[in-house]
This record gives sequence, structure tokens and C-alpha cells, in this order.
Amino acid sequence: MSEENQSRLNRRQMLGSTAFVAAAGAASVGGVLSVSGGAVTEARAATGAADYEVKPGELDEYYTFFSSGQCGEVRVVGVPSMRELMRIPVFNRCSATGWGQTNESRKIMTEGLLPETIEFLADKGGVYTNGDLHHPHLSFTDGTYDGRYLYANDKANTRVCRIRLDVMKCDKITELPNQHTVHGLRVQKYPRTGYVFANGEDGVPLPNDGKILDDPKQYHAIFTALDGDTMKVAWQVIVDGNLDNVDADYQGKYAFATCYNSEGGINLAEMMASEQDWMVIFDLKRIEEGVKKGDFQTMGGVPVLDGRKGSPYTRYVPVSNSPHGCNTAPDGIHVVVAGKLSPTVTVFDVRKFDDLFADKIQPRDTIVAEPEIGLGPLHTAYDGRGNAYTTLFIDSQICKWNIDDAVRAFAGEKVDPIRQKIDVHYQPGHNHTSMGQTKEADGKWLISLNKFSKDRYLNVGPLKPESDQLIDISGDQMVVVHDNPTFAEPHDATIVHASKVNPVSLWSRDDPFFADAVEQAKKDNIDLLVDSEVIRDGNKVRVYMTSAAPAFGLDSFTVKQGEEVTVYVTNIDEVEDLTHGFAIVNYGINMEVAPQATASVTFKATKAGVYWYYCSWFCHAMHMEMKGRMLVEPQSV
Ligand code: K7E
Ligand code: CUA
Repeated sequence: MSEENQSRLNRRQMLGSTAFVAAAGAASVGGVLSVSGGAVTEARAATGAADYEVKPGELDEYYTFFSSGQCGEVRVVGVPSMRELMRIPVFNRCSATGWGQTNESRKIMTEGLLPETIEFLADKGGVYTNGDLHHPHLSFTDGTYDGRYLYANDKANTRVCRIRLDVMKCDKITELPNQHTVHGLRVQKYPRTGYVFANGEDGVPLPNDGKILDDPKQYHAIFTALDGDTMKVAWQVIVDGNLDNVDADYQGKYAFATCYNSEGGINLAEMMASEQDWMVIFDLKRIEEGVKKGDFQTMGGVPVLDGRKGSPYTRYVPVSNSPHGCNTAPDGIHVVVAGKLSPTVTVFDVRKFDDLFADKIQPRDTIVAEPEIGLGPLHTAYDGRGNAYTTLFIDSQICKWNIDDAVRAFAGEKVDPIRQKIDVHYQPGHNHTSMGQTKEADGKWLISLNKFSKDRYLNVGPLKPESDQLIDISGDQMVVVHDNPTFAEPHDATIVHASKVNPVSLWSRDDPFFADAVEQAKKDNIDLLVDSEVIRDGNKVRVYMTSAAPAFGLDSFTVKQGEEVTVYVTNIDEVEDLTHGFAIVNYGINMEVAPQATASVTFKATKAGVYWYYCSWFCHAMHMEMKGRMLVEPQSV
């Protein structure tokens, strides 16, 4: 047996016995639990309370916003049931909603692109159809979620998006100039968001126009702060090394990011060469003053400050080779940087950062603990009771450890900060606790987002799903209570109490999402809620129609081959959940029209003939009959 298998087996045996002891212990007290009842029994026995089952008809206590990695969307999942509630397309093309095809979505996908990207995409359909969404984070007010927005990065095409939580739709996408890739993304927690911080993971020449190519010494990585209200870039900072993950404090003074490539390497060996990399700290007030004073260059239309070593705007604190996650604790004091290549995590005290920037202390003096917790630490979550939960990628475990004990041990006391290690299946990346990234961390649930599922589910071929596990952390011992597969590839998630988010059920007719359609209709003298009509305007045709279950306002409309057609569909049903769709057969068109919304799509009627359109979202007993015909007259008969 290989060493790896042997140690895995040992861990399983260990876990098994821990669960057994816990279950048996509770059984002897309560006298009702059976050891043979599996995970449920173990969970209740170990924690005494938590009930993860959400019965039919019951609602979850938490929303969880999962990223989807290379799928480019955001997924909304209920916790503790782990039921998927919704998918919000962002950087991808969605067949069900028409995201990437409707005029409303294409406007959002294109208006924040840089001029050179618009040119690049001109012969590729005008929009990027892929994205790599890693880090979804909600807007804050005073250290906790305010329910307004969710922000996320696109690692693949250097963009940042915003999702409106009232309608759960993306309303802004901004491509970042100068920067190459956006990896880490977090937001300002205090006094509000405020800034959205976006880490440039890779360095490139500035400008990246081909004049400099294979000269890595002239590559630069960029840190960006966007204004969360306007989604415009507020400022950028050039750093030494690169930028991986980021977080901010609870005081509104600092942001900090991990760097795994202080070497400026361009291959694996070079990136791993130094024994230490660093965490870079950004002084927000000083940067704002620097912008005010004009201490920047304007590049790509935004102010870029020089934050390389020796600048007043940054401090670089050496940490063990190749750190990854960077997580601020809900105590508002501690920041944990995970070692990745080192079996340790490094704990910073943000109260020391003022002295560091005043040059009263050395960078390493900001470190208050460095416990050794296991192999491959990646990300850390918190329970609000002083404990931290760090994923161990190589060990396939989560390590629960106590922050105060780690600080005491670092000061020389003989204490072991480690509380428990639990196996997860397998190789965890991020993990998340309920409300754990706010000052209202409630310590009920932990989700481990595991990268490998292997034998955990029915085999589906060489491409396997990821594996998310729900862990009850309400008691002294962590207990895995639920597994589920997920499609590629949630990296990160945010668990939000349901009371923080208040989505609407019907669109408001004055919503900015379809304001362009409303404006065009006004010009055409059309009342979208009443009229179904065809307007001819040169070689452009605007087709307006209502949709009310189970009929469209038009049974048919006629256009000429080669004309540019825009179809506006307005769902006049004022009924919760009564969504219609509009698909044109053999024209590659489909879009969702939710209650009280208007959706529109523009295309060239290049094919002559009869083309049925139909309602694609099941809406009524006569849904199948909800259809009509587009008649395309041939150009020359
Ligand atoms: Cu660790 Cu992109 Cu947050 Cu993945 S990152 S795991
Ligand atoms: Cu309207 Cu189906």
C-alpha cells in the first residue's frame, strides 16, 4: 500500500472512531440515538442540535452564492439543504435566459469593455462567451452584508461584475485596463462598499502592445480598486511580484493581498525559487491622498500609482513560500494567510499596521502567530467564537484551530491551538462558514468546496464533478452531514443569512434593466403593456408584442429577407413565477421574459420562409399552443 493510501486509511479509521465516540457518548446521555444511524445520528449526537434537513415545503435559513469557475455564472444554493435555487449567468452565454443574446444582456456585457477589446471581438460576435468566475462577495455596510449587490471576478478575461440582489441579475461588467487577469476579489467592509478590490495575478508589460515581449523584468502586476457604486476604476497600484488573494480590514483603512510569485518567475521552478514570498498591504488613505496630489500616471484612462517596494502606499511582509488564501477574522483584528507550500498559516494583527506604515516596527512584527496545521493550507473560515477553519489541500482535511491559542503558543506558551481535523472528500480549496466573512459570523455551518470527487458519486466518465460538503460546526466537533456534486467549478462561496437578501417577485416597469426598450417604444408611440405592432423604419423592423398566458400579442408578423429585426416581448402577466419565453425555431433565438419584464433581441432575417416562434418557459395548460409565425418574404420573387 502506498504511503498516501496508508495515511488516508489511517485518517478514515481515526474519523470513524471519533464519530463513534461522539455518537456513543450522546446515546448514553440522551438514550435515544443509535450509533448505526449514519451521518444524521453522528451530527445530532456530536452537536446536540443542528438539523440540516429541510423538509418539503420548508425554506432554507441561508442563501449561498457559489461561483462556478470556468462556467462563468453564479449559483444560488440554499443552506443547509444544499438545494440549487437559481443560476445567474454573467460571463457565459445562457440558453435558457438568452443572456449574451438579448439586447439587455449584451449592453451589460459590452458597455464596460475597453476599446481594444471591442475591436478584438468585432468578428467574434461582439461579446466574450467565456469567463472564469472565482470569488463572489456581497456589498457591505458597517461590517456586514447590506443585500444590495454581489461582486465577482473573471480571471479569464480580466473583468469584474456586479449582480443586483433585488432581481438576481448582473447589471454591470467592467473590464480592467492595464491589469492582466483578475484573481482575488473582495470588498471594503467598512464603512461600506465602497471599494471593490481586484488582484492582478499575472504581470505584463505596460502598455501590453507587443513592443516588449520576452522580457519578464518589465512585466508588472496591478492592484485595482473599483468604485462599487459606479463600477468605474477608482485607482490602480503597480506592485512588486504578483497578487493572488485579497481581503480588507473591518476599519476601512487597509486592504492586503498574497503574492506567490515574488520572484517574477515565468515558470513553475522560478515561481517556487525563493523560500519566502509576501503579503502586500495597501494603505487606502495614503493612496487616496496620492491620487489627490496627482502622484500617478494615467494609463488606459485611470490613475496608476507606483506601489513597488519603498513606496509610501504599500508594505511588504515576508511569509513562507507561495501563500494563497487571505482571510480577515470576524473579530476585526486577525488576518490569516494560508501557507500552501508551507504547513503553516501566518496570523497578522491589523492593529499593528499603523505602526508599520509609520516605520515604527518591522514588517514581520505585524505577525502574531504562525501555527503549523497540516499540509497544503489554502483558505480559512471562522465561526465567530474564536476558531478558524483552514482547508488542507494535500491532507484532504479541514483543520479547526483556535486563534488565541495560536497567538499564545507563538508567544512561547505551551498550548496546542489545534482543536480537530476532519477528512473531506477530496482536496478542499475554499471553505466557508455561515456569515463567517462578516462581523456577524454565527458559527453554524461550514461548506468545504472540494476539488476532487473520485469515488464519492456514481461514475460519470473521465470528467468528474466537484464535491461540496456541508459540515455542522455548531458543536465542539465538526461533523460532515451532507455531500453533493457540483459542476465545474465552484472555487468560492458566500453564505448569507436569508434576512439579508430581499429579492422581488415581479419586475418594476421602470427598472433600468430594460429602460432602452421602454424608451424606444415611447419613440414609436407604443404602449408596451397594451400594444402588439410592427414598426417599419427603413430596413429595420421593430416587432412589439405582449405575452399573456397562453398567447402572444401577435399570431404572426412579416418581415423581408435581409431586414434587421428587433423583437420586443413584454410579459404583461402580473403573476408571481409566471415567466414566458420567446424562441424562434431555426433562427437560434431564445430569451426569458419574467413577469412584468420586457426583453428584446435583434437579428438579421437572412433566411426566407416560415419560422414558428413559441413560448419556451412552461407557463400555462395551453403553453404548447402559445406560439406564432414569423414570415420572411424572400428578397427577390
Ligand atoms: Cu483558492 Cu481562485 Cu479563491 Cu480557487 S482560488 S481554490
Ligand atoms: Cu408562455 Cu409558456
